[in-house]
Amino acid sequence: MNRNHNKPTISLLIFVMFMISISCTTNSPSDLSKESLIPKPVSITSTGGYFNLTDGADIYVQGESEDLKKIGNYLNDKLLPSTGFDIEVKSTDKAPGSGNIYIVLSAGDIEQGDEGYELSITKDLVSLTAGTPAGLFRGVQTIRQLLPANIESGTKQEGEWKIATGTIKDYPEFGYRGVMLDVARHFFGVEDVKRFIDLIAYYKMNALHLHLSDDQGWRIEIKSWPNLAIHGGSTAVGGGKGGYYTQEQYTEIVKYASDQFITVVPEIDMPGHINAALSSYAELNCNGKATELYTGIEVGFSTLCTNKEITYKFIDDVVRELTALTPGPYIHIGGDESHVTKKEDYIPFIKKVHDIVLAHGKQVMGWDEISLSELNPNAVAQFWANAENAGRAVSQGAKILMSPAARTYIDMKYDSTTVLGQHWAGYVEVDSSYIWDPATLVPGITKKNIMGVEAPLWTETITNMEEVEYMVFPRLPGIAEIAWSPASVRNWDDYKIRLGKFAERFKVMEINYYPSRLVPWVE
Ligand code: TNX
Repeated sequence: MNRNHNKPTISLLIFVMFMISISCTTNSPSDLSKESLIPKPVSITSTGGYFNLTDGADIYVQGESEDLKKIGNYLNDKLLPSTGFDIEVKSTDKAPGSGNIYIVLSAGDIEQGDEGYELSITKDLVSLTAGTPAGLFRGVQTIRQLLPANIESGTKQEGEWKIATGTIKDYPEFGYRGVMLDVARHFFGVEDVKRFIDLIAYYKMNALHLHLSDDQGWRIEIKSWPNLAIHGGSTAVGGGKGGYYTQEQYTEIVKYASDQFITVVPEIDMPGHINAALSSYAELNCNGKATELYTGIEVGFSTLCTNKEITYKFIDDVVRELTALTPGPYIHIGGDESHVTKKEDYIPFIKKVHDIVLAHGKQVMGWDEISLSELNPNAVAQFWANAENAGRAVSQGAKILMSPAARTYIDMKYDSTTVLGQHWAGYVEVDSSYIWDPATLVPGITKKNIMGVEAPLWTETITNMEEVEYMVFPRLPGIAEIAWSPASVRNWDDYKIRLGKFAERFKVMEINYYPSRLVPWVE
Protein backbone atom coordinates (compact mmCIF):
# COMPACT_ATOMS: atom_id res chain seq x y z
CA MET A 1 0.00 0.00 0.00
CA ASN A 2 1.23 3.44 -0.87
CA ARG A 3 1.56 5.29 2.44
CA ASN A 4 1.28 8.69 0.79
CA HIS A 5 -2.16 7.79 -0.43
CA ASN A 6 -3.50 7.64 3.13
CA LYS A 7 -2.23 11.05 4.16
CA PRO A 8 -5.24 13.14 3.10
CA THR A 9 -7.61 10.65 4.78
CA ILE A 10 -5.68 10.77 8.05
CA SER A 11 -5.48 14.56 7.97
CA LEU A 12 -9.20 14.73 7.28
CA LEU A 13 -9.88 12.40 10.20
CA ILE A 14 -7.72 14.49 12.51
CA PHE A 15 -9.47 17.63 11.30
CA VAL A 16 -12.92 16.13 11.90
CA MET A 17 -11.94 14.94 15.38
CA PHE A 18 -10.53 18.39 16.13
CA MET A 19 -13.78 20.05 15.02
CA ILE A 20 -15.81 17.65 17.15
CA SER A 21 -13.66 18.42 20.17
CA ILE A 22 -14.03 22.18 19.59
CA SER A 23 -17.78 21.94 19.24
CA CYS A 24 -17.96 19.87 22.43
CA THR A 25 -16.03 22.44 24.42
CA THR A 26 -18.10 25.32 23.13
CA ASN A 27 -21.34 23.58 24.08
CA SER A 28 -20.26 22.51 27.53
CA PRO A 29 -18.85 24.96 30.03
CA SER A 30 -15.61 23.63 31.39
CA ASP A 31 -13.84 26.54 33.08
CA LEU A 32 -15.73 27.93 36.05
CA SER A 33 -13.24 30.77 36.44
CA LYS A 34 -14.14 32.07 32.97
CA GLU A 35 -17.88 32.33 33.63
CA SER A 36 -19.36 35.83 33.53
CA LEU A 37 -20.60 36.55 37.02
CA ILE A 38 -21.58 39.98 38.34
CA PRO A 39 -20.60 40.82 41.01
CA LYS A 40 -17.36 38.92 40.60
CA PRO A 41 -16.86 36.37 43.39
CA VAL A 42 -13.98 36.60 45.85
CA SER A 43 -12.48 33.29 44.71
CA ILE A 44 -13.15 30.69 42.03
CA THR A 45 -11.37 27.36 41.57
CA SER A 46 -12.07 25.47 38.41
CA THR A 47 -11.96 21.68 38.06
CA GLY A 48 -12.55 21.44 34.33
CA GLY A 49 -15.78 19.45 34.01
CA TYR A 50 -19.48 20.20 34.05
CA PHE A 51 -22.67 19.38 35.92
CA ASN A 52 -25.70 18.70 33.77
CA LEU A 53 -29.11 19.67 35.17
CA THR A 54 -31.67 17.27 33.72
CA ASP A 55 -35.30 16.36 34.18
CA GLY A 56 -34.31 13.88 36.89
CA ALA A 57 -33.03 16.64 39.19
CA ASP A 58 -34.54 17.76 42.46
CA ILE A 59 -33.57 20.46 44.93
CA TYR A 60 -32.74 18.99 48.33
CA VAL A 61 -32.66 21.24 51.36
CA GLN A 62 -31.05 20.04 54.54
CA GLY A 63 -33.53 19.46 57.35
CA GLU A 64 -37.06 20.75 57.75
CA SER A 65 -36.29 24.47 58.03
CA GLU A 66 -38.98 26.65 56.44
CA ASP A 67 -36.33 29.27 55.57
CA LEU A 68 -34.45 26.73 53.48
CA LYS A 69 -37.57 25.43 51.81
CA LYS A 70 -38.41 29.01 50.82
CA ILE A 71 -35.00 29.42 49.23
CA GLY A 72 -35.35 26.06 47.49
CA ASN A 73 -38.74 27.11 46.16
CA TYR A 74 -37.37 30.46 45.00
CA LEU A 75 -34.65 28.69 43.01
CA ASN A 76 -37.17 26.21 41.68
CA ASP A 77 -39.46 29.06 40.53
CA LYS A 78 -36.54 30.28 38.41
CA LEU A 79 -35.78 26.84 36.95
CA LEU A 80 -39.22 25.40 36.23
CA PRO A 81 -40.61 27.66 33.49
CA SER A 82 -37.56 27.62 31.23
CA THR A 83 -36.42 24.02 31.71
CA GLY A 84 -39.92 22.59 31.76
CA PHE A 85 -38.51 19.96 34.17
CA ASP A 86 -40.35 18.33 36.99
CA ILE A 87 -37.99 19.53 39.74
CA GLU A 88 -39.26 19.29 43.32
CA VAL A 89 -38.00 20.75 46.57
CA LYS A 90 -37.37 18.00 49.14
CA SER A 91 -35.97 17.80 52.65
CA THR A 92 -33.09 15.52 53.42
CA ASP A 93 -30.69 14.85 56.26
CA LYS A 94 -27.82 13.66 54.08
CA ALA A 95 -26.23 14.58 50.76
CA PRO A 96 -28.49 13.49 47.88
CA GLY A 97 -27.46 11.26 45.00
CA SER A 98 -26.16 12.26 41.62
CA GLY A 99 -27.74 14.96 39.45
CA ASN A 100 -29.30 17.09 42.20
CA ILE A 101 -28.93 20.47 43.85
CA TYR A 102 -28.24 20.46 47.58
CA ILE A 103 -28.80 23.47 49.84
CA VAL A 104 -27.23 23.39 53.28
CA LEU A 105 -27.28 25.83 56.18
CA SER A 106 -24.11 25.28 58.14
CA ALA A 107 -22.74 27.54 60.83
CA GLY A 108 -19.58 25.43 61.02
CA ASP A 109 -16.82 26.04 58.52
CA ILE A 110 -18.22 29.11 56.82
CA GLU A 111 -16.29 32.22 57.85
CA GLN A 112 -17.87 34.48 55.25
CA GLY A 113 -20.08 36.48 57.60
CA ASP A 114 -23.74 37.34 57.21
CA GLU A 115 -24.10 36.91 53.47
CA GLY A 116 -21.18 34.72 52.40
CA TYR A 117 -21.69 31.36 50.73
CA GLU A 118 -19.76 28.52 49.22
CA LEU A 119 -20.82 26.86 46.00
CA SER A 120 -19.26 23.54 45.15
CA ILE A 121 -20.07 22.04 41.77
CA THR A 122 -19.00 18.54 40.79
CA LYS A 123 -20.24 16.55 37.82
CA ASP A 124 -22.63 14.86 40.26
CA LEU A 125 -23.90 17.59 42.53
CA VAL A 126 -24.36 21.32 42.99
CA SER A 127 -23.93 22.07 46.72
CA LEU A 128 -24.66 25.48 48.11
CA THR A 129 -23.63 26.08 51.72
CA ALA A 130 -23.91 29.21 53.84
CA GLY A 131 -24.08 30.16 57.48
CA THR A 132 -27.30 32.19 56.98
CA PRO A 133 -30.39 32.05 54.75
CA ALA A 134 -29.28 35.41 53.29
CA GLY A 135 -25.98 33.84 52.25
CA LEU A 136 -27.85 30.98 50.57
CA PHE A 137 -30.05 33.47 48.74
CA ARG A 138 -26.99 35.33 47.42
CA GLY A 139 -25.51 31.99 46.34
CA VAL A 140 -28.70 31.13 44.45
CA GLN A 141 -28.11 34.26 42.32
CA THR A 142 -24.71 32.82 41.40
CA ILE A 143 -26.32 29.54 40.35
CA ARG A 144 -28.77 31.47 38.14
CA GLN A 145 -25.95 33.39 36.52
CA LEU A 146 -23.93 30.21 35.89
CA LEU A 147 -26.76 28.63 33.91
CA PRO A 148 -27.35 29.69 30.28
CA ALA A 149 -29.17 33.04 29.89
CA ASN A 150 -32.34 31.29 28.72
CA ILE A 151 -32.83 29.96 32.22
CA GLU A 152 -34.46 33.35 32.95
CA SER A 153 -37.13 32.82 30.32
CA GLY A 154 -40.74 32.52 31.43
CA THR A 155 -41.45 29.86 28.81
CA LYS A 156 -39.98 26.42 28.07
CA GLN A 157 -36.67 26.63 26.20
CA GLU A 158 -34.80 23.99 24.28
CA GLY A 159 -31.24 23.50 25.38
CA GLU A 160 -28.89 22.01 27.87
CA TRP A 161 -28.49 23.30 31.39
CA LYS A 162 -24.86 22.77 32.24
CA ILE A 163 -22.68 24.39 34.88
CA ALA A 164 -18.88 24.28 34.93
CA THR A 165 -17.40 22.44 37.91
CA GLY A 166 -15.29 23.91 40.68
CA THR A 167 -15.68 25.88 43.89
CA ILE A 168 -16.73 29.46 44.52
CA LYS A 169 -16.10 31.09 47.89
CA ASP A 170 -17.75 34.42 48.13
CA TYR A 171 -18.76 37.14 50.56
CA PRO A 172 -19.43 40.89 50.34
CA GLU A 173 -16.93 43.67 50.82
CA PHE A 174 -19.63 45.96 52.26
CA GLY A 175 -22.61 45.02 54.42
CA TYR A 176 -24.94 47.60 52.83
CA ARG A 177 -25.43 47.54 49.06
CA GLY A 178 -28.35 49.65 48.03
CA VAL A 179 -30.34 51.43 45.40
CA MET A 180 -32.61 54.41 46.00
CA LEU A 181 -35.80 54.84 44.04
CA ASP A 182 -37.40 58.29 44.09
CA VAL A 183 -41.11 57.53 44.07
CA ALA A 184 -41.93 61.15 45.00
CA ARG A 185 -41.11 63.03 41.78
CA HIS A 186 -42.92 60.34 39.82
CA PHE A 187 -44.87 57.59 41.52
CA PHE A 188 -44.15 53.92 40.88
CA GLY A 189 -46.78 51.41 41.93
CA VAL A 190 -46.38 48.16 43.87
CA GLU A 191 -45.88 45.97 40.78
CA ASP A 192 -43.14 48.27 39.45
CA VAL A 193 -41.35 48.26 42.79
CA LYS A 194 -41.56 44.46 42.92
CA ARG A 195 -39.93 44.19 39.51
CA PHE A 196 -37.28 46.66 40.66
CA ILE A 197 -36.60 44.44 43.70
CA ASP A 198 -36.30 41.34 41.49
CA LEU A 199 -33.82 43.13 39.25
CA ILE A 200 -31.56 44.37 42.04
CA ALA A 201 -31.59 41.04 43.90
CA TYR A 202 -29.94 39.39 40.88
CA TYR A 203 -26.80 41.45 41.64
CA LYS A 204 -26.87 40.65 45.37
CA MET A 205 -28.04 44.11 46.45
CA ASN A 206 -29.53 44.11 49.95
CA ALA A 207 -31.10 47.54 50.51
CA LEU A 208 -33.89 49.46 48.80
CA HIS A 209 -34.12 53.08 49.90
CA LEU A 210 -37.49 54.58 49.00
CA HIS A 211 -37.56 58.38 48.74
CA LEU A 212 -41.17 58.62 49.91
CA SER A 213 -41.71 62.37 50.05
CA ASP A 214 -40.56 65.50 48.30
CA ASP A 215 -41.94 68.82 47.09
CA GLN A 216 -43.93 67.11 44.36
CA GLY A 217 -45.51 64.25 46.24
CA TRP A 218 -46.13 62.41 49.52
CA ARG A 219 -46.31 58.69 48.77
CA ILE A 220 -47.07 56.85 52.01
CA GLU A 221 -50.37 56.76 53.85
CA ILE A 222 -50.04 58.23 57.36
CA LYS A 223 -53.25 57.46 59.23
CA SER A 224 -52.87 60.28 61.77
CA TRP A 225 -52.31 62.83 58.99
CA PRO A 226 -54.41 61.43 56.13
CA ASN A 227 -54.27 64.48 53.90
CA LEU A 228 -50.54 63.96 53.33
CA ALA A 229 -51.22 61.09 50.95
CA ILE A 230 -54.69 62.10 49.75
CA HIS A 231 -53.81 65.68 48.84
CA GLY A 232 -49.99 65.65 48.94
CA GLY A 233 -49.85 62.47 46.89
CA SER A 234 -52.29 63.65 44.24
CA THR A 235 -49.83 64.89 41.66
CA ALA A 236 -46.26 64.51 40.37
CA VAL A 237 -43.65 66.32 38.28
CA GLY A 238 -45.36 67.52 35.12
CA GLY A 239 -48.80 67.48 36.77
CA GLY A 240 -49.58 63.76 36.45
CA LYS A 241 -51.96 62.02 38.80
CA GLY A 242 -49.33 60.88 41.33
CA GLY A 243 -50.33 58.17 43.79
CA TYR A 244 -49.34 56.73 47.15
CA TYR A 245 -48.93 53.41 48.91
CA THR A 246 -51.56 52.46 51.45
CA GLN A 247 -49.94 51.02 54.57
CA GLU A 248 -51.06 47.56 53.42
CA GLN A 249 -49.41 48.04 50.03
CA TYR A 250 -46.26 49.37 51.64
CA THR A 251 -46.17 46.33 53.93
CA GLU A 252 -46.49 44.13 50.86
CA ILE A 253 -43.41 45.81 49.35
CA VAL A 254 -41.44 45.44 52.58
CA LYS A 255 -42.36 41.75 52.76
CA TYR A 256 -41.55 41.14 49.10
CA ALA A 257 -38.14 42.75 49.61
CA SER A 258 -37.49 40.89 52.84
CA ASP A 259 -38.21 37.57 51.12
CA GLN A 260 -35.20 38.45 48.93
CA PHE A 261 -33.18 39.55 51.97
CA ILE A 262 -33.48 43.19 50.98
CA THR A 263 -34.11 45.81 53.67
CA VAL A 264 -36.37 48.73 52.81
CA VAL A 265 -35.13 52.10 54.10
CA PRO A 266 -37.98 54.66 54.11
CA GLU A 267 -37.08 58.31 53.66
CA ILE A 268 -39.13 61.32 54.65
CA ASP A 269 -37.12 64.31 53.48
CA MET A 270 -37.01 67.19 56.04
CA PRO A 271 -36.92 70.12 56.71
CA GLY A 272 -36.69 70.98 52.98
CA HIS A 273 -38.13 69.08 50.00
CA ILE A 274 -41.41 69.19 51.92
CA ASN A 275 -43.91 71.16 49.83
CA ALA A 276 -46.27 68.19 49.46
CA ALA A 277 -46.78 68.21 53.25
CA LEU A 278 -46.96 72.02 53.43
CA SER A 279 -49.73 71.97 50.83
CA SER A 280 -51.64 69.29 52.75
CA TYR A 281 -51.65 70.94 56.21
CA ALA A 282 -51.77 74.71 56.65
CA GLU A 283 -50.55 74.46 60.25
CA LEU A 284 -47.13 73.18 59.15
CA ASN A 285 -46.42 76.56 57.53
CA CYS A 286 -45.01 79.46 59.54
CA ASN A 287 -47.71 81.75 58.09
CA GLY A 288 -50.46 79.20 58.71
CA LYS A 289 -51.39 79.03 55.02
CA ALA A 290 -51.21 75.87 52.93
CA THR A 291 -49.03 76.14 49.83
CA GLU A 292 -50.05 75.14 46.32
CA LEU A 293 -49.14 71.65 45.07
CA TYR A 294 -45.89 71.78 43.10
CA THR A 295 -45.17 69.99 39.81
CA GLY A 296 -41.88 71.59 38.68
CA ILE A 297 -38.32 70.37 39.29
CA GLU A 298 -36.69 73.19 41.26
CA VAL A 299 -35.09 72.17 44.56
CA GLY A 300 -34.47 73.92 47.86
CA PHE A 301 -37.45 76.29 48.11
CA SER A 302 -39.57 74.72 50.86
CA THR A 303 -39.11 74.27 54.61
CA LEU A 304 -41.00 73.04 57.62
CA CYS A 305 -41.59 75.71 60.24
CA THR A 306 -38.81 74.69 62.61
CA ASN A 307 -39.98 76.73 65.60
CA LYS A 308 -43.57 75.51 65.79
CA GLU A 309 -44.54 72.84 68.30
CA ILE A 310 -46.92 71.17 65.82
CA THR A 311 -44.01 70.47 63.45
CA TYR A 312 -42.48 68.05 65.94
CA LYS A 313 -45.85 66.46 66.76
CA PHE A 314 -46.23 65.88 63.01
CA ILE A 315 -42.75 64.34 62.73
CA ASP A 316 -43.25 62.18 65.79
CA ASP A 317 -46.51 60.81 64.35
CA VAL A 318 -44.97 60.14 60.96
CA VAL A 319 -41.90 58.44 62.45
CA ARG A 320 -44.10 56.35 64.77
CA GLU A 321 -46.25 55.08 61.91
CA LEU A 322 -43.23 54.49 59.66
CA THR A 323 -41.43 52.65 62.43
CA ALA A 324 -44.38 50.29 62.78
CA LEU A 325 -44.10 49.52 59.05
CA THR A 326 -40.32 49.13 59.10
CA PRO A 327 -38.60 45.96 60.30
CA GLY A 328 -35.20 47.34 59.17
CA PRO A 329 -33.01 49.43 61.48
CA TYR A 330 -33.06 52.76 59.60
CA ILE A 331 -35.34 55.72 59.12
CA HIS A 332 -33.90 58.19 56.58
CA ILE A 333 -34.64 61.80 57.50
CA GLY A 334 -33.34 63.47 54.31
CA GLY A 335 -31.86 66.77 55.41
CA ASP A 336 -30.48 67.77 52.00
CA GLU A 337 -30.63 71.10 50.19
CA SER A 338 -32.55 72.95 52.88
CA HIS A 339 -31.62 76.24 51.24
CA VAL A 340 -34.45 78.26 52.79
CA THR A 341 -33.99 76.95 56.33
CA LYS A 342 -31.63 79.21 58.27
CA LYS A 343 -28.54 77.34 59.46
CA GLU A 344 -29.30 78.29 63.06
CA ASP A 345 -32.71 76.64 62.64
CA TYR A 346 -31.47 73.65 60.62
CA ILE A 347 -28.97 72.45 63.24
CA PRO A 348 -31.38 72.13 66.20
CA PHE A 349 -34.10 70.83 63.88
CA ILE A 350 -31.97 67.91 62.73
CA LYS A 351 -30.96 67.18 66.31
CA LYS A 352 -34.62 67.03 67.39
CA VAL A 353 -35.64 64.80 64.49
CA HIS A 354 -32.60 62.59 65.07
CA ASP A 355 -33.69 62.16 68.69
CA ILE A 356 -37.28 61.41 67.69
CA VAL A 357 -36.01 58.58 65.48
CA LEU A 358 -33.84 57.22 68.30
CA ALA A 359 -36.77 57.45 70.73
CA HIS A 360 -38.74 55.17 68.39
CA GLY A 361 -35.90 52.65 68.50
CA LYS A 362 -34.55 53.27 65.01
CA GLN A 363 -31.21 54.53 63.70
CA VAL A 364 -30.86 57.72 61.71
CA MET A 365 -29.81 57.91 58.12
CA GLY A 366 -29.62 61.25 56.32
CA TRP A 367 -27.92 63.05 53.45
CA ASP A 368 -24.42 64.30 54.34
CA GLU A 369 -25.66 67.77 55.40
CA ILE A 370 -27.03 66.25 58.63
CA SER A 371 -23.47 66.18 59.98
CA LEU A 372 -23.83 69.95 60.58
CA SER A 373 -25.83 68.79 63.56
CA GLU A 374 -24.88 66.46 66.40
CA LEU A 375 -24.96 62.80 65.39
CA ASN A 376 -25.20 59.63 67.39
CA PRO A 377 -22.37 57.20 66.49
CA ASN A 378 -24.89 54.75 65.04
CA ALA A 379 -26.17 57.40 62.60
CA VAL A 380 -25.33 57.18 58.92
CA ALA A 381 -24.49 60.15 56.69
CA GLN A 382 -25.08 59.50 53.02
CA PHE A 383 -22.24 61.20 51.15
CA TRP A 384 -23.47 62.59 47.83
CA ALA A 385 -21.37 65.69 47.13
CA ASN A 386 -19.79 67.41 50.09
CA ALA A 387 -16.59 65.82 51.44
CA GLU A 388 -16.44 68.28 54.31
CA ASN A 389 -19.87 67.15 55.52
CA ALA A 390 -18.81 63.52 55.26
CA GLY A 391 -15.60 64.25 57.20
CA ARG A 392 -17.61 65.95 59.94
CA ALA A 393 -19.84 62.86 60.20
CA VAL A 394 -16.79 60.60 60.51
CA SER A 395 -15.29 62.79 63.21
CA GLN A 396 -18.52 62.30 65.19
CA GLY A 397 -18.10 58.54 64.88
CA ALA A 398 -20.95 58.15 62.38
CA LYS A 399 -20.74 55.83 59.39
CA ILE A 400 -20.75 56.89 55.75
CA LEU A 401 -22.93 55.51 52.99
CA MET A 402 -21.13 56.23 49.72
CA SER A 403 -23.31 57.76 46.99
CA PRO A 404 -20.92 60.10 45.17
CA ALA A 405 -23.06 61.87 42.57
CA ALA A 406 -20.45 61.78 39.80
CA ARG A 407 -20.26 57.96 40.12
CA THR A 408 -23.47 56.57 41.53
CA TYR A 409 -26.22 59.02 40.53
CA ILE A 410 -27.94 56.89 37.97
CA ASP A 411 -30.28 59.73 37.09
CA MET A 412 -27.29 61.43 35.41
CA LYS A 413 -27.19 61.23 31.61
CA TYR A 414 -24.70 58.73 30.17
CA ASP A 415 -23.46 61.27 27.65
CA SER A 416 -24.63 64.40 25.85
CA THR A 417 -26.99 62.39 23.64
CA THR A 418 -28.94 60.75 26.49
CA VAL A 419 -32.49 62.08 26.38
CA LEU A 420 -33.48 61.21 29.95
CA GLY A 421 -31.80 62.38 33.12
CA GLN A 422 -29.89 65.38 34.39
CA HIS A 423 -26.24 66.35 34.16
CA TRP A 424 -25.43 68.67 37.03
CA ALA A 425 -22.93 66.09 38.36
CA GLY A 426 -21.51 65.44 34.89
CA TYR A 427 -22.14 62.64 32.43
CA VAL A 428 -21.89 59.22 34.04
CA GLU A 429 -20.93 56.66 31.41
CA VAL A 430 -20.77 52.99 32.34
CA ASP A 431 -17.01 53.16 32.93
CA SER A 432 -17.26 56.23 35.21
CA SER A 433 -19.77 54.47 37.41
CA TYR A 434 -17.45 51.44 37.63
CA ILE A 435 -13.90 52.75 37.85
CA TRP A 436 -13.69 54.08 41.40
CA ASP A 437 -13.05 52.77 44.86
CA PRO A 438 -15.27 53.73 47.80
CA ALA A 439 -12.39 53.29 50.23
CA THR A 440 -10.09 55.81 48.51
CA LEU A 441 -12.42 58.28 46.77
CA VAL A 442 -12.65 60.84 49.54
CA PRO A 443 -9.48 61.72 51.46
CA GLY A 444 -9.97 60.89 55.13
CA ILE A 445 -12.80 58.42 54.52
CA THR A 446 -11.49 54.89 54.62
CA LYS A 447 -13.02 51.46 54.52
CA LYS A 448 -13.59 51.34 58.26
CA ASN A 449 -15.78 54.47 58.08
CA ILE A 450 -17.90 53.15 55.22
CA MET A 451 -21.00 51.05 55.75
CA GLY A 452 -21.70 50.57 52.07
CA VAL A 453 -22.56 51.95 48.67
CA GLU A 454 -25.87 53.15 47.24
CA ALA A 455 -26.96 54.27 43.79
CA PRO A 456 -29.80 56.83 43.88
CA LEU A 457 -32.27 57.07 41.02
CA TRP A 458 -33.98 60.46 41.17
CA THR A 459 -36.99 60.58 38.91
CA GLU A 460 -37.64 64.18 37.87
CA THR A 461 -37.25 63.04 34.23
CA ILE A 462 -38.15 59.37 34.65
CA THR A 463 -41.82 58.50 34.29
CA ASN A 464 -42.16 54.73 33.79
CA MET A 465 -40.37 51.41 34.29
CA GLU A 466 -38.91 51.34 30.80
CA GLU A 467 -37.17 54.62 31.58
CA VAL A 468 -36.15 53.41 35.03
CA GLU A 469 -34.51 50.35 33.47
CA TYR A 470 -32.69 52.43 30.87
CA MET A 471 -31.02 54.50 33.58
CA VAL A 472 -30.40 51.58 35.94
CA PHE A 473 -28.99 49.21 33.31
CA PRO A 474 -26.18 48.74 32.86
CA ARG A 475 -24.80 51.00 35.59
CA LEU A 476 -26.33 49.15 38.52
CA PRO A 477 -24.50 45.81 38.00
CA GLY A 478 -21.19 47.72 38.14
CA ILE A 479 -22.12 49.54 41.32
CA ALA A 480 -23.26 46.24 42.81
CA GLU A 481 -19.81 44.84 42.01
CA ILE A 482 -18.10 47.78 43.69
CA ALA A 483 -20.14 47.14 46.81
CA TRP A 484 -19.74 43.35 46.82
CA SER A 485 -16.37 42.46 45.28
CA PRO A 486 -13.01 43.35 46.81
CA ALA A 487 -10.98 45.99 44.94
CA SER A 488 -8.36 43.31 44.21
CA VAL A 489 -10.69 41.44 41.81
CA ARG A 490 -12.19 44.51 40.12
CA ASN A 491 -10.89 45.57 36.74
CA TRP A 492 -12.73 47.49 34.01
CA ASP A 493 -11.25 45.56 31.07
CA ASP A 494 -12.36 42.27 32.60
CA TYR A 495 -15.67 43.70 33.82
CA LYS A 496 -16.75 45.11 30.46
CA ILE A 497 -16.34 41.66 28.85
CA ARG A 498 -18.46 40.06 31.57
CA LEU A 499 -21.04 42.83 31.29
CA GLY A 500 -21.13 42.43 27.51
CA LYS A 501 -22.20 38.84 27.98
CA PHE A 502 -25.16 39.99 30.08
CA ALA A 503 -26.82 41.39 26.93
CA GLU A 504 -28.48 38.04 26.42
CA ARG A 505 -29.74 37.95 30.01
CA PHE A 506 -31.09 41.51 29.72
CA LYS A 507 -32.91 40.44 26.58
CA VAL A 508 -34.43 37.34 28.16
CA MET A 509 -35.42 39.35 31.24
CA GLU A 510 -36.92 42.02 28.96
CA ILE A 511 -34.78 44.75 30.49
CA ASN A 512 -34.60 47.98 28.54
CA TYR A 513 -30.89 48.82 28.84
CA TYR A 514 -28.57 51.45 27.43
CA PRO A 515 -26.24 49.71 24.95
CA SER A 516 -23.13 51.74 25.77
CA ARG A 517 -20.48 51.79 23.04
CA LEU A 518 -17.87 51.16 25.72
CA VAL A 519 -19.10 47.61 26.26
CA PRO A 520 -18.54 44.69 23.81
CA TRP A 521 -22.12 43.38 23.84
CA VAL A 522 -22.64 39.79 22.74
CA GLU A 523 -26.08 38.36 22.19
C1 TNX B 1 -30.05 66.47 44.20
S1 TNX B 1 -28.80 64.59 45.96
C2 TNX B 1 -30.99 66.07 45.13
C3 TNX B 1 -32.31 65.64 44.66
C4 TNX B 1 -32.45 65.76 43.18
C5 TNX B 1 -31.19 65.30 42.51
C6 TNX B 1 -31.27 65.30 41.02
C7 TNX B 1 -29.80 65.10 46.91
C8 TNX B 1 -29.60 64.66 48.26
N1 TNX B 1 -30.76 65.92 46.46
O1 TNX B 1 -33.32 66.37 45.31
O2 TNX B 1 -33.51 64.97 42.79
O3 TNX B 1 -30.15 66.16 42.90
O4 TNX B 1 -30.14 64.75 40.44
